[in-house]
Amino acid sequence: MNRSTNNQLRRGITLLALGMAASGCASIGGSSGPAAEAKLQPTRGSTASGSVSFVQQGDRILVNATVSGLTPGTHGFHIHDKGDCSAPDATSAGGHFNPAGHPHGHPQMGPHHAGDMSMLEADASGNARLSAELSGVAFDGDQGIVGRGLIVHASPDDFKTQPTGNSGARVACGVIIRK
Ligand SMILES: [Cu+2]
Repeated sequence: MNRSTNNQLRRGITLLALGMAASGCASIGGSSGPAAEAKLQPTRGSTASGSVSFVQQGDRILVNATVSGLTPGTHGFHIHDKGDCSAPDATSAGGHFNPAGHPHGHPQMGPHHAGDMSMLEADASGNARLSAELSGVAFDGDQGIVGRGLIVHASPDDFKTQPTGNSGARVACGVIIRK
């Protein structure tokens, strides 16, 4: 083997190692996993709107929501069964996404709907940000959230009242689509 072939071989191995390191980083950060998003639009009489991203991270889905135009305080926030925001009050989105037939509840405590999420908390200016992890859902299949509705409610979710959490009217609606 002459010197130039040897150098080429070495360069190839270095590039391979760099490539592996880069893809390793990307999967740890979750940025390379499947992703989806939803644009939240106000229902009739509402000013709430926002954008929400969903990124697969292992067996969980990481949710990041930015919503504005809310009344200050907490708001129920769920994935609903149907990706249909056509009704002025967004009732067309149906009930909570619940493929397992569980009761409504808090996402971090005991059985709950797959679509149950932590509440949005709006500041005095009506802006809310939420980062949360969802378990028991996927992008596709029986537990799939792509093509379903995303709803922000006027009132807090009590995580007890069946099957809605008593979180009141729907103030924003969006459809979860693949990015
Ligand atoms: Cu809801």
